[in-house]
Amino acid sequence: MTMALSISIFALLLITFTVAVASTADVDSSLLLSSNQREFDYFQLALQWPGTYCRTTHKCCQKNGCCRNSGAPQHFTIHGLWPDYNDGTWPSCCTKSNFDEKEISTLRKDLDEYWPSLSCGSPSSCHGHKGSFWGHEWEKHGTCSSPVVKDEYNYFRTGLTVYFKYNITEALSDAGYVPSNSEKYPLGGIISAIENAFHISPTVVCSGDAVKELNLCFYKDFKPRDCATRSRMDNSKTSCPKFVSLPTYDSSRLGIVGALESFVI
Ligand code: U2P
Repeated sequence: MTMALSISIFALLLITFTVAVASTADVDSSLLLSSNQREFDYFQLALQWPGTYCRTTHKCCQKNGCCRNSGAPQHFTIHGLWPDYNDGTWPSCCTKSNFDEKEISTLRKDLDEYWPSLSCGSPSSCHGHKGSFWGHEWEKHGTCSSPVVKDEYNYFRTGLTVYFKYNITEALSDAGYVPSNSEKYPLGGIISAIENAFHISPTVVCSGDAVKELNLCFYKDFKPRDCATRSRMDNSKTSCPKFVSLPTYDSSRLGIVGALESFVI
């Protein structure tokens, strides 16, 4: 055997070995929490009020939930199911698991209606590319939900199940808090309505006086608990004034641009 041939065989063996080790590492790390992030303490179900979020929509496209039926949904929609720490921080991007839309095909109808993206943007994923809203939520938060939620399908199924169990829109409507562009409601009344219906205390985030986000928190067994606050500075549990609105949003004024875009995307 010539020297050149021996070197080639050695190089080939080295490459084969390296590829084998690398792919084994990939498989393992897609199942495990990355070592520098410990297991989360509790779940936060983050809901968004489309009538407020959609005000920042400047164009329509097929995936933008603000534009369906010519207006934003008039129910809270899911932003994410977030595993959080008790100190108000959270783990993110815990494994190398890439979002695969096929895994959630059977949930698609409910996700479109109750967990839609409220923009045409493509949020960045954990692995350097841009993708869908669902991909962002799975890769950033879902992958950190282990050992309670172990895979993508169960992450979205669990989010929907908790959302349906705590039907905030219905509880508020039963108490007289309905979507309106003219009414202002006492924030205390909104919080009490939810506490009375579910024995859970929400945190509420506003944009001006419009409710933008509402968060419910749960122990790992999904029994209700309070959400953590990061510091004494933000332990007021709300960024809202005393009287708030639940606005509606009409996207029909965005017109033909949106209609055409929905065909090309
Ligand atoms: O609140 C602003 C953004 O911070 C991220 N967030 C907030 C609270 C929390 O417990 N976990 C968390 O990730 C959210 O980022 P996103 O998931 O949208 O990328 C939230 O929008």
